[in-house]
Amino acid sequence: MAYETVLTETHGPVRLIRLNRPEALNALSVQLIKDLNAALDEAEAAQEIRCIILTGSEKAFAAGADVKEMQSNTYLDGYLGDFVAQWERVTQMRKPVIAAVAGFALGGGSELAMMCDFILAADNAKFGQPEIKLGILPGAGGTQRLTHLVGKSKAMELCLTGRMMDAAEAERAGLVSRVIPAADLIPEAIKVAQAIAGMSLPAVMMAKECINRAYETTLSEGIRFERRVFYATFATPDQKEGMQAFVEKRPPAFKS
Ligand code: DAK
Repeated sequence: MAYETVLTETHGPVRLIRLNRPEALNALSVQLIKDLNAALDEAEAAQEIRCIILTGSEKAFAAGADVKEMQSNTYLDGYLGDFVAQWERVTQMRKPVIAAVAGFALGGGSELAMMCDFILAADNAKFGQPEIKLGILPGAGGTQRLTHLVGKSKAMELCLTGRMMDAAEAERAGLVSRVIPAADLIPEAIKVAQAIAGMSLPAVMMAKECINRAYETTLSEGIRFERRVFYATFATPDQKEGMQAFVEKRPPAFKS
């Protein structure tokens, strides 16, 4: 399907969703969020798709919510419109979603990247929560997810000063899983996504669910949850295939 502000490409079992408002550094307008959500719905529903990449351009993943569109909003627009719920579609995805970030990932752009399962960063990536400079604060999970990922001290500094951090600092801080030369970002992201797509989809989805549970519960509850899900993997044909393939010294051919 074609969208106004988002482009999509399919690479075998991988769907690449590209934010595409170059004139505004991919600022996240209402239309863009609507298009993104529709593209995510489509990828989640497509049986042949097993992993999703969310990316922007070489200059910007997304420079935040659209300030020009947002500037005249009132408290009641926000409260009654419940915009936050519309921003969180990516967190409800059951299939894995990789953020491939080049250039600016600021404000809502950084928050959107953090909603994905992990972030691959180009060496020109810049992350920041500059909302404070606009007289507001991060409103799509930034104060929470950034703090979980990089700890209180750095999250506090970034949110209170609006300072940007580069890709190397973001990697040291644990915000991104890896830094990749900008020119190689998309090919590498596709390679990683294809590797994930080659695994058992239920095992991938269950592992994702367990890791996300670590952010929402105590360690002992999380361990109990993981154990139940672990036992459940033995009810899948893919577990039998994966272990049989290992014993027979051949690559596994997962069916689900
Ligand atoms: N919104 C609208 N337009 C933007 C934009 C943005 N966030 N960022 C850039 N643009 C536009 C610029 O206005 C400019 O447009 P023209 O003037 O050419 O028409 C064009 O993109 C190119 O930008 P620049 O000329 O500024 O480019 P530079 O390379 O010089 O600078 C920059 C790049 C990224 C440093 C700069 O553009 C910048 O500081 N941008 C704003 C960054 C920012 O403050 N972002 C945070 C926005 S607040 C919520 C969920 C989320 C949020 C809020 C609520 N709910 C669910 C309730 C999130 C809030 C935010 O993200």
